Amino acid sequence: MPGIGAIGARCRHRPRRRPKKGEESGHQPQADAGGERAMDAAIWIYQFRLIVLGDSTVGKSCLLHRFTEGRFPGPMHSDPTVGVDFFSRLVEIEPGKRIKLQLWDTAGQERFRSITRSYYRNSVGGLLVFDITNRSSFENVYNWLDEGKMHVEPFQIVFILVGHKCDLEAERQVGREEAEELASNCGMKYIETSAKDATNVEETFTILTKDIYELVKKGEISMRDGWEGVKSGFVPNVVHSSEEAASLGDHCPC
Ligand SMILES: Nc1nc2c(ncn2[C@@H]2O[C@H](COP(=O)(O)OP(=O)(O)O)[C@@H](O)[C@H]2O)c(=O)[nH]1
Ligand SMILES: [Mg+2]
Repeated sequence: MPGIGAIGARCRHRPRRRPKKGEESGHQPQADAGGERAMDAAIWIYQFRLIVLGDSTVGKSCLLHRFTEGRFPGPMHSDPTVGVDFFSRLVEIEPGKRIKLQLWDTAGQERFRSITRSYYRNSVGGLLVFDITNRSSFENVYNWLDEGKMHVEPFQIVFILVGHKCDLEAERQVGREEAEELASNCGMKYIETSAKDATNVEETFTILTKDIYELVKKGEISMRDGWEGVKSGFVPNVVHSSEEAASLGDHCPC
């Protein structure tokens, strides 16, 4: 799939040392030249924060691992029961135009429906994930949507409905048509993915990112003080406000 700038990263949001110059903190070393990668990683026009929602075990974390690290973690991957897992990756939506995605995995909380208002409010987009082999995870999509709507106001959040584990076609319990119908009734796009064989993983994030980008370009979504959903980008030679420069220095750079 063309148009994807693949620099993945994962970070547990906890205090740690500052990254040295040219080093992306918390990132696994990539195979390509370090200097070039660091320069690439520095250029993005916007940062969008996305949240990944859905019942426990639908495959949210595996989807994020596949997208950011290009691998399927397998059954032994660790699944933290508290906190939020952060991932990040650049997506090139047009030649030379990159968007940094900051991805929040709602690790653990999904079991307790205790995802806080700030996670919703500070996200501009969301992946609403169900497992096509698990009927109840599909039926719960309405609950996730209701909760999202309840918490997000006055901000806007763009959702995409994701029918995950589509490699398990023989075990399918949710038809593609009914999922498409639900999505269209709720004003969302629908896509089926597999973290195991990588089906539509790139496409899912690219579609959502492009849709949000179009809304930002049209002015239907705009940056606001105190809102983390959309941030202006970091491009070398662009002068940042002192507030932004301070926040770049003090916070997790993922
Ligand atoms: N067959 C298949 N299994 C998957 C896929 N994605 C995740 N899984 C499995 O589903 C289980 C739950 O995955 P996980 O990512 O921890 O789910 P989460 O609780 O929603 O974060 C694990 O056993 C994964 O190996 C997929 O695309 N295909
Ligand atoms: Mg998980």
